[in-house]
Amino acid sequence: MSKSVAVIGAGISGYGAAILANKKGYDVFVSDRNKISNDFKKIFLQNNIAWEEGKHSINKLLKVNEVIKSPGIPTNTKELRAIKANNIPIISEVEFAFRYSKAKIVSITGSNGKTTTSLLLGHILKKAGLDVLIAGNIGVSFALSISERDYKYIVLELSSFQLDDIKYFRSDIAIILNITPDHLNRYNNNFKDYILSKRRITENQISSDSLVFNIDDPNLNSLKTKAKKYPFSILSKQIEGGYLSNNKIIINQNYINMTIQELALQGKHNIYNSMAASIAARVFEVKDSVIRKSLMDFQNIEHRLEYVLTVHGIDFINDSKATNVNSCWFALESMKKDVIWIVGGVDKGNDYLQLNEMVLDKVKAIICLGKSNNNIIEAFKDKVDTIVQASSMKEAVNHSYTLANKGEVVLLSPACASFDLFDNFEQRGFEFKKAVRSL
Ligand code: UMA
Ligand code: ADP
Repeated sequence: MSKSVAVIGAGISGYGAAILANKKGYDVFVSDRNKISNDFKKIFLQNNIAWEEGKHSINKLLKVNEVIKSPGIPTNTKELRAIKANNIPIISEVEFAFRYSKAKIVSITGSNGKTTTSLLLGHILKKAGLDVLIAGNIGVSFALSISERDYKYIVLELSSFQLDDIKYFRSDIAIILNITPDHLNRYNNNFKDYILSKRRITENQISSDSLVFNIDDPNLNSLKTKAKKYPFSILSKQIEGGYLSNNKIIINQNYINMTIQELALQGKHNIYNSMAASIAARVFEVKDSVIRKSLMDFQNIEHRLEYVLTVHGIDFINDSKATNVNSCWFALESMKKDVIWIVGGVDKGNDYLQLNEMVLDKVKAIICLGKSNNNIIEAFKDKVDTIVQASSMKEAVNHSYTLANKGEVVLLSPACASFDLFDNFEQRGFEFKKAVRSL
């Protein structure tokens, strides 16, 4: 009897999983509740992949041996409950792709810094001449990539959603950057469940594997694992792992011979990201000189503390990707000038109290950019004299320009998702840059 698989969701990961399963000889059925892109449907047709759109037909989904679920789909939909009740295994695209790759895998998770660290580590490994794929939550399907060819090394950005449906997935090196509240709506508003999901990145690791983690994070300092531990810290000395001494990064007791001021990526959070990437590169025996050069010439990524322009002595910085409180804390922390702060959007249950000290210390005025700004106004009305509201990016940028003086900085770091006024964080960032350039 032939093996059969249903793929639920025909986005980036579902499409990739379907193509890989087809190549590996499965009977594939793809089901999407919404419309499937015409390009994808054309390829499905060429490859004899069955599909449906606009619905999930439970009777068809219950006929397969295994279901691959797209990460964005919540776990408790009626279809998924029926599939579970019929004891049909549900796995993620990452679990499925893992079966077909012989690569050495470094997987990277955390609430913030995943994309930056994945690209940074990918950059180091490529500079070392290695055959590297960077894939996963970053927007590149792991399954689709390896359906074309396998790689020697894979750097995999993993979200908690992708970790939720792993079974045997195992990485040679796992990195956990930090765990702070995010996506709690998917975890019954229970931070503990979200922490457990992130920690699954190490659950199948064995003693010859490595776990690189931020020991300064209270949610990570008592991690249980079979892997060899490589903690990193900016607060305390770590013999095996990374720490700072005389403003220099030390990895496994060796200096990376450069000061933190020479890092291409500035800010405390990027010291953590740079340490994590350097430890992983060291485990793969990349030379210090290559690590050092790569840390210095890495190109910053769009929408993450991205310098845009200086207009009449006022700096404008786009940190649109800061969609939660913790990333915003690090953005404010790294500001050296008085800040006019553009904040707001879809609040995922934010605890703004955590920003109090930073705001008191650095923020001169707040511009709320969201459909509902009450929580932000309540949190900061006693701390900042000027709080204004804007209903478009253009309006927000115009306000900021009026409020800022020469030598100050306008920072877009929203601490919120973008979906009330924008399609996604990229569009929010582009609109910010457009408005700044037309001042
Ligand atoms: N769908 C159904 N049934 C449902 C709900 C949705 O069929 O009940 C369909 C939708 O119509 C759509 C498809 O499912 O066609 C979308 O699936 P998806 O939401 O899992 O998105 P993908 O396009 O497969 O992209 C996913 C990740 N998306 C999410 O986790 C929400 C991408 O991360 C990732 O880059 C990609 O796989 C490749 O690995 C995005 C993301 O926002 C960037 N991630 C979150 C984050 O970073 O905060 C976790
Ligand atoms: P992710 O892929 O986890 O969302 P990104 O690298 O895209 O992470 O960065 C998202 C936001 O978090 C940006 O605003 C960035 O400046 C900030 N950030 C990056 N690294 C860290 C970190 N280690 N800790 C906290 N915030 C960070």
